[in-house]
Amino acid sequence: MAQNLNRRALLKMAGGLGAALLTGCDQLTQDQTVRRILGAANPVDQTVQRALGPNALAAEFDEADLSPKFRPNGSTDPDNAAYQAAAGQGFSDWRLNVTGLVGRPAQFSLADLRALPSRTQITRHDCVEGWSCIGKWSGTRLSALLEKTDLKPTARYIVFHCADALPSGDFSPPVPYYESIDLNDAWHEQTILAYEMNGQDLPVAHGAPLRLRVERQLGYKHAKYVMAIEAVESFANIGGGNGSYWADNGYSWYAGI
Ligand SMILES: Nc1nc2c(c(=O)[nH]1)N[C@H]1C(S)=C(S)[C@@H](COP(=O)(O)O)O[C@H]1N2
Ligand SMILES: [Mo]
Repeated sequence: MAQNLNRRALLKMAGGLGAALLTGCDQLTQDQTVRRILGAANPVDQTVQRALGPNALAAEFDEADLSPKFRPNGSTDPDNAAYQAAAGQGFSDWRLNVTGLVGRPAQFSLADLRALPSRTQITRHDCVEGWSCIGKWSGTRLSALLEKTDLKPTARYIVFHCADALPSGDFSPPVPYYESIDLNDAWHEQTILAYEMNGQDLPVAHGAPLRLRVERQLGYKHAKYVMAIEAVESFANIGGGNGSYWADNGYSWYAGI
């Protein structure tokens, strides 16, 4: 807790979110100052956040703090035939593909993922639009997956490829949603691939069967509908080259909170 308090104090000095403890959806929205900060899509600078300690934990909460209703946002039911077919079978044939700069590229079923070291955490999700919700997440530690697939020393980022697509411009077809994080966040204790939310299988609206939780960053970094994970040295050959769908659309790639 002391660590969190220090972190909060520092963030406040840095002009970031020195927010009071928030316990439910939309309480953030009521706080005009916070709303202005989030609304400006101006997350805490990477250098400032990392100065707080590369392993600093995001605040964790109690069951009593869970939001009665966790708001779904962005895609809530991917318009993707392969995804819909997999969902129709309860994701029994679904596999997570791990590719790129790994010594042992592999595919993981949900049972495989559940057999790996896991973590459960109750955290606050902050969307850049100015709302937040507290939820409980359980999932495979990303570090466990990276150890199992033998991440190569040349890898610098982990990219998450999603099943859904979002608009890319007036006359262009939608483009796949994707996100990425650096290795500091990839090895972080609270970075998990969640297959459960609030003690139940992850609902489709929230990213079934697997979504990223990267608790020190804003909502859009938490990729839902993760189908493949790719270890890369650079973003040059992926999407628009900026490391994420939203970064390709002008938002900050690093979205620390
Ligand atoms: N694949 C995918 N992941 C996504 C999005 C999306 O549209 N597609 N939206 C992002 C945004 S902006 C937020 S706030 C959260 C919303 O997560 P939730 O639906 O569980 O609330 O998912 C993030 N991850
Ligand atoms: Mo968001």
